Amino acid sequence: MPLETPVRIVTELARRGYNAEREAVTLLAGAEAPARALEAVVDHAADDTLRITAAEVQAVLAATEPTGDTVDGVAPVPEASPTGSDASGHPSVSTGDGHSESAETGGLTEMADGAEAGERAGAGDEAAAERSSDTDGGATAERIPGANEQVQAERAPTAAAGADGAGVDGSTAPESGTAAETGTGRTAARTTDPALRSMEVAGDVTGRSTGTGEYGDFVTVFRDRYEKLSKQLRGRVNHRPASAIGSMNGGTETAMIGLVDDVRSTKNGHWIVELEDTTGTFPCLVMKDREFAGRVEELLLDECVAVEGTLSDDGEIVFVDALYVPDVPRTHTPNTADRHVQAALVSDLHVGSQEFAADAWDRFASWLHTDEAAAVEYLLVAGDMVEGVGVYPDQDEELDIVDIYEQYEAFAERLKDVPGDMEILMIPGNHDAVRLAEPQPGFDEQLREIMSVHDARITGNPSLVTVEGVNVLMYHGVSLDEVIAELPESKASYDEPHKAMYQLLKKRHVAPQFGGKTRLAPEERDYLVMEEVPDVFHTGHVHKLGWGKYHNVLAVNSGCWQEQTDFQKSVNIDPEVGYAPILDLDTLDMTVRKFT
Ligand code: D5M
Ligand code: FE
Ligand code: ZN
Repeated sequence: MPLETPVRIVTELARRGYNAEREAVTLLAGAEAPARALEAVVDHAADDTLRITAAEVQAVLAATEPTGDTVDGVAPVPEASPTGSDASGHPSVSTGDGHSESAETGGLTEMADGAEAGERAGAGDEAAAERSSDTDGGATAERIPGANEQVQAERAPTAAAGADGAGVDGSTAPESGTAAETGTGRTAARTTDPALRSMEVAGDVTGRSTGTGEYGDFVTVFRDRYEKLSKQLRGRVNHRPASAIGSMNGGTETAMIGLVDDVRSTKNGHWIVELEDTTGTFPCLVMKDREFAGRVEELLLDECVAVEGTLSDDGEIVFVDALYVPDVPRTHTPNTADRHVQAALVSDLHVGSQEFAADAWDRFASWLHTDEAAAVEYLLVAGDMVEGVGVYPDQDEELDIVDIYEQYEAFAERLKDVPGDMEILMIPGNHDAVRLAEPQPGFDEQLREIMSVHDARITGNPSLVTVEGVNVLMYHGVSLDEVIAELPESKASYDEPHKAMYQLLKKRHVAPQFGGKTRLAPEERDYLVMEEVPDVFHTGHVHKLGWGKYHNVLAVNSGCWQEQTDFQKSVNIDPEVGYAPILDLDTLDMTVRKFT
């Protein structure tokens, strides 16, 4: 990387997610070996650094240049880097480079055997008949639009027949219900007594992050995952530890609960699912003709499952007779608010991008001031408030605002258009200026200050937010890319993002498999487990609109406020822009409003 000009230095720093003081850039440009100096500065930066200061550069130069030290001479900072910067500098934490790394670090036992779990042979070969009794989205989803004309007005005419979020067909979407018509300019104040409102947050890593990036932390977080999820399965099977199963006689009936360590197919088309618990691993064979064989395709690495079966004659493998996932009980009865009050669920504004849909956002913000929106007292934002810097290659070519702080200032201006008497809660996404590895803590003080409009609550990704009694699980949604990439299209696709969300609900974990798109921060506990069943699950990230109910849990992926980017065009991602799902907290009915 020739770094002869300050511009290149700024660009390179931005690519890694950093702003820099002008003086810092000048110092780097004047260094003996600018590229090496930049590497050293980045290596040296603390994990919460967003802006490289001149003082930091001076310190690093002083430590490296006089003695001719190489970058290697500078102690690396073993933490995740902010703002999506390239993980290569800190692989020990971000573990974002291929699943093999997950196999190394994701073990429950100290002896991670380095199994190359990468490819899931055969997954997706055949679209197994969808017999799963777990998935009933189509049926339950009917209840949603049925109670709500607006949904039908906004969707294709068949929506009521169970398009549990199937893609919106623009050509058939009637014009009615758009903000232009509904937002007649009347201004209405929310007359409600603010004392009636309540918003509590649980499961938020903000301020509690303990991960040091050491190998042992990964063992700890996976043990916690196992502990929490196996508890949800224990009542269903009489399980034995892997080590005990290993010494049982052939032919014995047994059961095991474990994290999925590997899934592979045999030459005859059966499946071998390797399960791991705190005592070791054990292989389990699912015959292809079993009625639950299709569910093997839904498995993700590191999710927790239980099996029941019979040991082979040689005692080496369990022939599986039943397969269980933690799941949401069918009997789940969602909580509702005690009064008629609504929440707007939005995500992915990407302010600072040339594609930010300013007009649509303006219409939405104006509508919030009308009588029609008088019951909308909450705004829940699921991340990617700004476009960020250095998130994807060549992103800078589509930036409208290149400074990350200015992006947040511009976002704060957009928030000011939202009525001041609404409660706002926001979590970060992968474009935001926090560490990329999940769980992501809420923003630092400086960014909170910038976004302090309306006293907005800022919490981590994910967070469980209880709004007037209704448990809303907010998660940005990066794992949806993973679920969609791994599972057959019938079970998860960009056109039906809520179905990918159903999978996460079944697994009771927002990001079971990491290493591809999803990065995991090792913490003392696994914040990504769904310990409680949420009433509403709200994600964004994939820029698609989709919703439906799974075992009475309303899953909503709320679209975006960014028009198609060049990258999205190149891979045929057609974003759904300018929709605001409006949720009745007293009934959990939902209305999707369109503002484009
Ligand atoms: O991502 C929005 C969606 O687009 C999400 O499904 C990831 C995908 N996406 C967008 N840009 C890229 C690049 N450059 N590489 C891979 N995948 C991408 P968001 O992160 O919200 O912009
Ligand atoms: Fe996004
Ligand atoms: Zn995103």
